[in-house]
Amino acid sequence: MEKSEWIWMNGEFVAWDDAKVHVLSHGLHYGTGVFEGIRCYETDRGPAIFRHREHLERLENSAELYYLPLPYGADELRGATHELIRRNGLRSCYIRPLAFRGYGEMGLYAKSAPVDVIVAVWSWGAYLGDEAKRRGVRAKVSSWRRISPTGLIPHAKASGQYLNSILAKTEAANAGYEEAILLDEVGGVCEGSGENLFVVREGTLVTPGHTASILDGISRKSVIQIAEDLGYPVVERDIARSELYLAEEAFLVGTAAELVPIREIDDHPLGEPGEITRVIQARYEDALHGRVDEYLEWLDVVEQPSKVTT
Ligand code: PPE
Repeated sequence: MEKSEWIWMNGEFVAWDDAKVHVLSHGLHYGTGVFEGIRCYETDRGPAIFRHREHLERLENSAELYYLPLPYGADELRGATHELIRRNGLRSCYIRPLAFRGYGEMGLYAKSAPVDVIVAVWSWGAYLGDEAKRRGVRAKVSSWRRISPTGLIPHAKASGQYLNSILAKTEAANAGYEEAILLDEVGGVCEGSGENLFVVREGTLVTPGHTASILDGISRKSVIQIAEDLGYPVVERDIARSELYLAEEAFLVGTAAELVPIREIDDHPLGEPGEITRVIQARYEDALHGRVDEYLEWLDVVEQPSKVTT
């Protein structure tokens, strides 16, 4: 990964190489952490964080769901992130806030283990590659089912839950595919290993509803809004596996991946990225980079007084 200079850790700016934890940190053993993936883009108004407040709200929600008291509020984390981007001199970056049970107590009910919070920022290119964004990816339905609300919390973005995504992604990658698509316990389509999913059926965009076993993605919400504003009908409903194979178009959306077309699923070709996918992708890219007036309210501009030195 591409290093930056500083990481914000429990209220302080720490040199990248010094931002360390004890090997007996609770989160390392049990996955007791919650995190976010956010992106900051270079715009005419300066570096701008896409839907920062919504991401910080989801972080607070994930923490609440896992009984992790956050020692810093969203405003503090927002301010720290702005300062961190300035100090690192970045114009665009990926932002990773993480709150986890730290060192101090072992066992499953470790209420006295502190909740540590960090924010890291670094340059991170297209998650599935630039070629994937242009040409689309080959995806494979995973033999691993998406975590179910009967055992975990699909709507929380929690560290331990990602073992499920990692199994799916590893299986797909080892089989020569670029991404996995996870089904729920009854075979309904959920999402990619780190992205939400849309298919086009008879000209309508279809995506699983927000109460499905998915992460209630912020890119997903943004793309729904953009599609509707462009006049495309959008329906949130269950999707059958067979619909993946028969879709006119399909694509994935997520913060790290952005909007990535799917060109093949389980060896059923969907073809080159279709028109609806391409139109929405272009509009979404414009929104991310502050080129659409009506979506400027989604951007949290990082004011640039002058580069701070310490
Ligand atoms: N589903 C999952 C399981 C998921 O991890 C993400 C984001 C999404 C959907 C899309 O959510 P949103 O980013 O709010 O639109 N995945 C993050 C982590 C990826 C990683 O490998 O780390 C991300 O895209 O930042």
